[in-house]
Order: sequence, then structure tokens, then C-alpha cells
Amino acid sequence: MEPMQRDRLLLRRRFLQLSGFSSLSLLLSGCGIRLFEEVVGQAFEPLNQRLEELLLNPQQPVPEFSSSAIEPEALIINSYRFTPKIDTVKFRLLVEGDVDNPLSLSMADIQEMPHTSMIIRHVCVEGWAAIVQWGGLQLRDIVALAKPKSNVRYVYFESADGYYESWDIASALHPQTLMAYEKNGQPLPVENGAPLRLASPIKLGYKQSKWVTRIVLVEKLLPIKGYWEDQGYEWFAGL
Ligand SMILES: Nc1nc2c(c(=O)[nH]1)N[C@H]1C(S)=C(S)[C@@H](COP(=O)(O)O)O[C@H]1N2
Ligand SMILES: [Mo]
Repeated sequence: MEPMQRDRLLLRRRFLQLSGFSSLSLLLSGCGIRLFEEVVGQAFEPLNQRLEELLLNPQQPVPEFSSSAIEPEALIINSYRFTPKIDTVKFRLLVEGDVDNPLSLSMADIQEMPHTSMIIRHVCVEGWAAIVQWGGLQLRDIVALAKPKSNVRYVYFESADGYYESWDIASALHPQTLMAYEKNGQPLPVENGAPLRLASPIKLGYKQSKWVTRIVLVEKLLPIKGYWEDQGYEWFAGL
């Protein structure tokens, strides 16, 4: 086995031991966090934007492209593991953490919420980009519905393939940060993250989790920050 590959496997195993994909929940809920912090120390980025202000005053949108600029073939499928099989009818998006109104939303619930679309450039650190139209709903609408407590500063995303990500609250509440279920005017293909994925013009590709099943709103960033970040990639990854 290549050393790189072995390191990745070890890291992955360590992640599974520390948190697991099933017990990331434990870490993210209450006492788990405290225990974990005692062992490895606190780790959070110096970002303290006020949640209420961000919810009330949406940030400036970034300019979008015209529909003639869409590059239908340019979006390279980039999955670190496998394409998970998700039953769209049984699918629920869970929204939990420091919220007064935890959510369990079906795709029908999600598609009833205000729809929006945008034409933006997707940029992957591996050196390719694609102008894509994404359709879905603003993540800020989901967050608002969950009634976040005022201490919330970060958002974790868990995916059905074991991928995980964390974002600063300001980027998550940006008006062009979408939970997308459409690509280029069509239902989102499963390889691109159906039924629901993140899409945003303000972050690099690896921040844009596909197959998102759970969103956790938290006050502090854990030492476990994201699949690529935990292997040395930059956490903020802004564009
Ligand atoms: N769940 C999950 N989300 C993911 C990834 C992944 O492997 N698993 N890859 C990321 C990377 S590196 C990129 S560039 C984009 C690619 O999206 P696409 O496969 O729809 O082109 O998805 C991101 N989201
Ligand atoms: Mo990427």
C-alpha cells in the first residue's frame, strides 16, 4: 500500500474511533463535547459573527453568470468513496444541535419551502472549475426554521457516504448558500449528491457536501473539522 493511502486509512480509522459517523452525534451533543475537549483541547477558529444580525441582514450576493455561460459537461464527479443509496421517500434531513426547534424534513417538506436558483462557478482545489446552475432552497431558511440559539457560530454537515464538513455561520447563512436538489434545471443526479447537497459560490468544492443527511448547529468548532481539512486542507476555504 502507498504510504499516502495508508495514512488516509489510518486517519479515517482514527476519525471513526474518535467520533464515528454514527457517534459524531454524541460528540456534537452536550457532554460528549466537553469530554472530548478535555482530551484534545479546544480548537476553534476566531470567528464570532452575531447570529441574529446575520439572520436579519443577509450578506451581499456575489455576481452570477448568465444561463448561456453554463458548462453542462464541466462538473467532474468527485467522490472520495462511494455513491450512497438513499431512498428519497424515506429520506429525512435532520437539523439539530443548539436549536429550539429541531427539524426532521422530508424532501416534500423541503420542496415546499421557497425555491431559488443561481448560476455560479464551482471551483475544486484539484484544478478544475465549472459554471453550474443549482436550484434548491437557501440554507438560511432551514436554519431560521430550526430557531438557533444565539450562541451558534458553526455548522456541521454529515453525509451519507461518511463525508463530514463544518462551516462558519456567516458563510452558511449567505443568501447564495443553498441546499440544492436541482442541477442545470434538472433534478439533481445521485452522483452529484441527490437528494440534497450544499452549493455555494463563496466556498471551494470540498466544502460543498453531497448527500447531506444531518445539519448540526454548534457554538464551537471541534478538532474534527472536515474530511479534507483533517488531512491538512484549509478549513475556511473561501473563494
Ligand atoms: N459527501 C461528499 N461530498 C462531497 C465530496 C465527497 O467525496 N463526498 N467531494 C467534494 C469535492 S472535493 C467536490 S469538488 C465536490 C464535487 O461535486 P460533484 O461530484 O457534484 O462534481 O463535491 C464535494 N462534496
Ligand atoms: Mo474538490
